[in-house]
Amino acid sequence: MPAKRGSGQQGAGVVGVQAVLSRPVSTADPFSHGFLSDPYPHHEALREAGPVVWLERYGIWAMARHEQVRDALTDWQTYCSSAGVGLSDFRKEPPWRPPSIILEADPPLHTRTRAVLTRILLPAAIKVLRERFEREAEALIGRLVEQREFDGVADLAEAYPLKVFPDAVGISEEGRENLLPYGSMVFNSFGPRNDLFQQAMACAGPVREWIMSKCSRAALAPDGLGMQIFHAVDAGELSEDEAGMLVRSFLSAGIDTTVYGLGNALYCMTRYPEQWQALRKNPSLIRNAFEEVLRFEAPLQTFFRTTTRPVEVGGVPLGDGEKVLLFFASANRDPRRWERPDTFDVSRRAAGHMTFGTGIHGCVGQAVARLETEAILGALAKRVESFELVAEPTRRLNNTLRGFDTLPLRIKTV
Ligand code: OVV
Repeated sequence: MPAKRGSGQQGAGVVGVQAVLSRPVSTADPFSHGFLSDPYPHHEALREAGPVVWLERYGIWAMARHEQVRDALTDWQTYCSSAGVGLSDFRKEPPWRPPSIILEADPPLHTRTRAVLTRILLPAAIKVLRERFEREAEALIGRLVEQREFDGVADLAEAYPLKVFPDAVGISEEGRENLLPYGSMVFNSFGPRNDLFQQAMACAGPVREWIMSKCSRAALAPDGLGMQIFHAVDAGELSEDEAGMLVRSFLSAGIDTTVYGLGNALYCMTRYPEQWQALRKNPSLIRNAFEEVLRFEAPLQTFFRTTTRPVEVGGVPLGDGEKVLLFFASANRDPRRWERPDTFDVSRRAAGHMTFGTGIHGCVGQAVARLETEAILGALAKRVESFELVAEPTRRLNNTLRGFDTLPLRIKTV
């Protein structure tokens, strides 16, 4: 992927003399099958091209280095979310669904909605879920150990979150098969209107209707995370409609992310058996091993921001109202930040990866994601000596997520 220096064409002469300086330019399409199938060489080329690179195919900026991704995520005043965190600019084209009032919002709206979800998802608040999550993990792994051969995606990475998370939110069993297609729509919609988006949207109508029908107070169990959002209505913090929209955020953000993350964890333990041995010998590594999976094979690859003013990044001038694509997964392997970035090492200090983002929009559900993964890896560590692939894994391409469609595994038990 060639990166060339092009002349800086700036809108309306906003940044003065800097505007005549050159900017790094790339012809890459980060949403093409080639890029999504093997993003790492492309990430390296983008990092080497400069601190910020113009993607001429879409007329947007891209940041692929750790420092710039982190700084942009931290500076929400300059890099806003309310114009959408996908390619589409909500100020120029209508969003495909009513915008999220937390993901696709800025302060002060974001501050109010975030406070409610932060409180509900605090590690201390979700401690009550641990016992149930561990019991379900032990039961599922027990069945898979009996089976010996199974699909790591359908039978584990999908089956587990699809059971424990909707249970925790408090929605009915009926219709849960709509959750994965909805997640596919949501995460593909952050990219361009390409083939992946069109395919995901094929079944949009009934799936969206089912999702929205599960977001009302009447549809929620009295003791779940969903109903806790409605308690904030009773306390005067949210309107009834806003509470429903935040339940929608749970159902949008809480399933596919952990499905892809668990799949990637299994893949890493299969691909790097010595790392699985290290973890089995020392289960206190499990917590860090998950962080290393998130760093090394980020289930969530990218999000966009939109500039709210002209800003200079490493000497390159960006205009106001421009889309900026942030490569979390590339920041995670930036040699400027990490030693041996392309080595999967469960004992390294993996904290500081960008997969949960950072700043005011940093993943509010990360304690739930950790709970799920630790329960599964813990149950596996007790029973599984090693994983073996019985066929080549296949990828499931998505404009935002990275993971597998199938992961045909055989396990050797302890
Ligand atoms: C973090 C995230 C991903 C997808 C959707 C949402 C949030 C939402 O709030 O709808």
